[in-house]
Amino acid sequence: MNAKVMKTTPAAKIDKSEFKAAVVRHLHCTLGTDENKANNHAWWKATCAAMQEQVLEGLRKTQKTHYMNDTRAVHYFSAEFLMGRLLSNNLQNFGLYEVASGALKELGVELADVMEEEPDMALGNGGLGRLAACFIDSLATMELPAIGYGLHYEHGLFRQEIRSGAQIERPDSWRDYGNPWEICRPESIQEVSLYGYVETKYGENGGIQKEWHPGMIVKGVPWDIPVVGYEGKTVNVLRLWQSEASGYFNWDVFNAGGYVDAQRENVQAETISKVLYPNDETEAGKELRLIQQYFFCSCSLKDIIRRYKRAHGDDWSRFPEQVVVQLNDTHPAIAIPELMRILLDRAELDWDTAWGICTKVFAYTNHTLLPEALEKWPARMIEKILPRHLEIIYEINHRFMSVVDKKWPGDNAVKAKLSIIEEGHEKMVRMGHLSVIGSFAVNGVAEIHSKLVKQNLFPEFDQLWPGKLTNVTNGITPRRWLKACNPKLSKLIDKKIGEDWPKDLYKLEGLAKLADNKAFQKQFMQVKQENKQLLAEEIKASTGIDVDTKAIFDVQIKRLHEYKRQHLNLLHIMALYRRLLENPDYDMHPRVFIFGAKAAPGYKLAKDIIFAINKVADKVNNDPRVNGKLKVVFLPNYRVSLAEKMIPASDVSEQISTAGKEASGTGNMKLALNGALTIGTLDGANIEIAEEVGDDNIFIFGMTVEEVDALREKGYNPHDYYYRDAEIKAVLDWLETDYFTPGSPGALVSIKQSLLDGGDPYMVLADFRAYSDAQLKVDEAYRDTARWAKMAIINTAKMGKFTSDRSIKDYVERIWKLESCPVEK
Ligand code: NBG
Repeated sequence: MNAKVMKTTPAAKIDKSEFKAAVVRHLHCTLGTDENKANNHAWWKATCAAMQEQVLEGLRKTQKTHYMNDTRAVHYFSAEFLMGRLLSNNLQNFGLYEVASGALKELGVELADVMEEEPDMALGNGGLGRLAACFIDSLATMELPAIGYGLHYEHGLFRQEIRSGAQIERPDSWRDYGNPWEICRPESIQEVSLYGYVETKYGENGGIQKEWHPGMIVKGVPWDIPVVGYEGKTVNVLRLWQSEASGYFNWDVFNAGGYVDAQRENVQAETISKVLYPNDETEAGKELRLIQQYFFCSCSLKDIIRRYKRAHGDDWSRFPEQVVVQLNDTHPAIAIPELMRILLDRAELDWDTAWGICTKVFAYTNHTLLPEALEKWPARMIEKILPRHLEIIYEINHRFMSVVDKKWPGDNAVKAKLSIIEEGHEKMVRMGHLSVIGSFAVNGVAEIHSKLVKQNLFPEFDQLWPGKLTNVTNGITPRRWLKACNPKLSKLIDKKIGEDWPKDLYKLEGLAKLADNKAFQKQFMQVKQENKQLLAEEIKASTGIDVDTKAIFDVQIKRLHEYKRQHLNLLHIMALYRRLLENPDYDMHPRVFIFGAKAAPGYKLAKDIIFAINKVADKVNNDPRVNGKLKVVFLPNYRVSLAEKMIPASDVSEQISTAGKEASGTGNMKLALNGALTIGTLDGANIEIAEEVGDDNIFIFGMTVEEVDALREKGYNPHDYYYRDAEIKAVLDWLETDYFTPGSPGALVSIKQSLLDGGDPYMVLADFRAYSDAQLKVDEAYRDTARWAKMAIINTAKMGKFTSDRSIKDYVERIWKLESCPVEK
């Protein structure tokens, strides 16, 4: 191995011939096949198994090092981890990509084809779940002791098919043929109680002890997914809990001949981790969802406590020094009363000691201001499933109310507002309030979002505990989102500024001085061109649509939500189409609008928007009158692995949410990192992207948060825009005809209705003209190839801030107070 290779592959202790031998050995001994019979799926599994040997060695060393050093660790609790595929990532992070690719080539197999066999691990909905995945990548890369805790869903996010333009949901079965990365750990099984009642026992000295007699016990079986840091030094784990029937509860029933009844209880227990709720940004309010949340929190806390006790026995005083738990949104908020329960009822600590521990352990991240996403559970439901927890929540609230009374004596309105319990027709438990009260730090995910959390969502909490509410701007891992997904650009960057940038993304700044360099501009845009060619092939293969790679690839990829305003994009496309029909010489650079989006299965309007995009696409793409200037593509089944193909090929990044609604966005960072220019509102992290790249290198349009508020205050009437702007009117009226849905007039009318009679809650019409004008500027800029290249290069160069390593550094220094723990070789 020469010195240069050594530099980027310190963990790689294996060369091509050894890797090849390992693949063949696994083909024979693990998969029971051989080189002649093996299909790509078998090759994929054998390659993963060869890789996993290296990974597990790293895992063993890491765990030993952490154990020996008895390190403080962060425990990232998240109902979602959107991991995507792992083979390419693990090979890259271990520096074994070239080795594996060469080894397989000698075996007559293409690594790229093999990697396509891997199903995405889609255990999340969108940004929140992918953020968790980026964070655990950074934690391992930065050699921080960390463990991700979540649910081992049997079915991840549904697979989306498009039939006659409409979304159809199909089950996702990522483990159907076995998953080569996960390791079952039966030695660490936990038991979780549910239902039942609480008995109050009075001790001799007047003390009260509570005992929960559960009605059901389920088993939590841990599955560990190794998380390989860049350069393969630290390998942390993501521990995901699977539910199983606990066995002895239904043993008697079984023996009594109740085979079927026993089975029923098994089914109930196993249902808990069966399926991921497919709602992004809406609370489900379902009993099973609450059980899922409690199940993984309880298993995880018990796992943490088991590990703590191994080193510290029953001495709880050091627990907060060793353990910090980050709550990824309120989904794991039930962990707060669960830890209290364990400390009070099991460890028999007094309330103040227990609460003192609890409030040093938890920190909470808020990811949204949308009211429909703020979780509330009916008190009755909690009482039924977790009777002891409801008592504890009431007690937390009772004590908190006296804190409030001290600060605002006699103010009942503020008490009602801050109470964990929302009184009303049905008593509700506000999980956001519980999280703020039970945590020592609360953060939003971008500057503006955190500001709004303080100003609008939790202003009194901010007054009560100044400094507790803070900001940590989101980030993305550049290992997956540039190095692995865009190998051509990565190599070009390596050549220009060296190979350190994946670990120190501010190094990309070095590209800025090349932004005016004609030769570099050419190389940079050549890479983009080649990536566009690859995406064009993917588009052809999955939709049959031919696209011109000289056209602007304009991409909007994210969950489908009214607030993200895919319909603003669509209305503008319809306006362009209309302009082209009215004036065949209408001067525009050819553009391909590309969408990727899943809609929650029960979100009717979101599904209608997908349908409309597809119907408009059918018409536009087959209309010779547009002269190849306009194409519309909806790529089905948007997911991490598809994002990895779309992002490197994008010219324009659509980030067009109503100001104040998108907490951060992270796709915006991925696209800009890969040299796409943003057209966006002053919302979420767009604002910080604009600060980094400068106003000349981004297309900002539309109302600010203040303007949105002012307009709403004044009384927003979408009809004003409809009647005042002929183009808006024409486009909306078009939706009512059968032009796009021949024979079915009105099939697209729900969109128009929501924007007029529905009051246009996200102010699409108010921002339409500004958006359309900004698009004219995009068009103009693209025609000046040198200017565009310069802008694109500057975007890549200025993305240093948005590495998730920087986010993690912020968390570590300001919230977690962790130290890195280098793994001994
Ligand atoms: C989402 C926000 C995004 C943000 C991600 C990650 C939820 C509840 N929120 O703007 O909408 O980027 O979280 O923080 O999914």
